[in-house]
Amino acid sequence: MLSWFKKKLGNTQDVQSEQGQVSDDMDGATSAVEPGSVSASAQQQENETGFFLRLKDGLSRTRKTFVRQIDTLFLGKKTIDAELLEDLEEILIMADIGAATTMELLDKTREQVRRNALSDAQALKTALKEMILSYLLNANQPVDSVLPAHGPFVVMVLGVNGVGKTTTIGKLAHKFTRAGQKVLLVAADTFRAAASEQLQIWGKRVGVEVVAQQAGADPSSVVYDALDYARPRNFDVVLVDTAGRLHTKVNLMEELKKIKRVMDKKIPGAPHEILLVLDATTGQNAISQARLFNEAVDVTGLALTKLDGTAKGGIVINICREFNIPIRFIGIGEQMEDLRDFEPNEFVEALFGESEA
Ligand SMILES: Nc1nc2c(ncn2[C@@H]2O[C@H](COP(=O)(O)OP(=O)(O)OP(=O)(O)O)[C@@H](O)[C@H]2O)c(=O)[nH]1
Ligand SMILES: [Mg+2]
Repeated sequence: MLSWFKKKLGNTQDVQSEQGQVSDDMDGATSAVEPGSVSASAQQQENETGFFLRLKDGLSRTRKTFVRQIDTLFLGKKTIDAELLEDLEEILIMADIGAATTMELLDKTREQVRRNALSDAQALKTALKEMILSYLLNANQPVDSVLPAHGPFVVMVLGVNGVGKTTTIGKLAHKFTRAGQKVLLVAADTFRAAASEQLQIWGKRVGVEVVAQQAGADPSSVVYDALDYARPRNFDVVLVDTAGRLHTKVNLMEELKKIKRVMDKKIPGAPHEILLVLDATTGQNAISQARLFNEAVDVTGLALTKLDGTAKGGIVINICREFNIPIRFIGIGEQMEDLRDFEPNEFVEALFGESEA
């Protein structure tokens, strides 16, 4: 069953493949493709295949330090013994799956070995794949409960400097626009010089409006004015870019809390999504960032960027187990199209993919 969030916020492949159901959407969210358009759906399928291949390709370094290593565990060995489990532990730790998650996976594996449920490399791999998928599925909750009855869906985007907030906002704007949504971008990072210019470049590229003020303006007042602007103009989605760095960490968290309060005052219930952006290449640092931001503002969703070309893709598993916060999107490149709804099954399939890519 499709969540309204996905329909509303641009999971275009789902909207298009379930065209018959789109018309009963309360808000009449429109699909980007004419119903029944055969060539459009063929094109869509091609894009889907292409994206899966790129995801698989992006995860290739993680696969090499993880899945391929599991295969080597069994070289010259027939049984799963203590030594093999020690080697497995090292592989899991190296793949940034995290100490606690690794211990839990090992305990479960030992239990299965005791019950003689695992005998060879393939069985071990299948068991790990299932366990990993269950972590990812557990954290995967829809956001239907927070959708506004009226007015725009306000997304506050946070994260430390350089993780990919502005890029992710640009990609999201592209995605939502393609799904027929009217998008407004808000430059609430007034601290870093050139931050608002960067957002305006994305606005031009995607063809959406950007609200910005001069550098050094109070971010909360930028947001206040932006929501005033958005409300009477029927924007569907408002994406708010925030600063990644201020003079001190305390300042940053206090400022984010203030922005959040201002949003709620202007549009009760907003922000409807507090999206924390994490850079997958930072491995365990991403975990401490998630903890810090979550304590300050109750993060409701995560976007994990730069999964392309990192060996630290195992961080996805760690995050899902540590926090009950769903990963909404993953970034696998710098281009507009390089953002994907996070789908646990697809991710695990790409991670364990059989090709050497
Ligand atoms: N390879 C890759 N690069 C990415 C991805 N997402 C963002 N980037 C790059 O990461 C760099 C930083 O991205 P920004 O969007 O400017 O990061 P930010 O969080 O807005 O940074 P500040 O505004 O300084 O806090 C840019 O060079 C982006 O192109 C991704 O998924 N893959
Ligand atoms: Mg930025």
